[in-house]
Amino acid sequence: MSGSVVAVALGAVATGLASAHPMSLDAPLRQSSDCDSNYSGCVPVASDVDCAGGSGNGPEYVAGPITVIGDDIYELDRDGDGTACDS
Ligand SMILES: [Ca+2]
Repeated sequence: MSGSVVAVALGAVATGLASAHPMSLDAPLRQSSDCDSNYSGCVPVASDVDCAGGSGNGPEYVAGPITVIGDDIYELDRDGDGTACDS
C-alpha cells in the first residue's frame, strides 16, 4: 500500500511540474507530438507514462526495456541504470 502512495505522490509532483512549465522551454520536445525525445524507441508524450504491467496509474503506458537518452521525466528507470521498464 505504501508503494502505491509513493507512486501517486510522485505522479502528483510530476503533474505539478508539467503544468507549471509549458512544454516550450528549451527541452527538445518539439520533434514529434507522439514520441518523447528523452527515451529511445517511442515513449508517448503525456502527462504521465508508466511501465506496462506495472503499478503505475497511466494515463499512458509503455513496454520496456527502453533506453533513457535524456532526462527520465516519467521516472520509468526506477533503479537508475539507464534502462527504463527493465524490471
Ligand atoms: Ca532500470
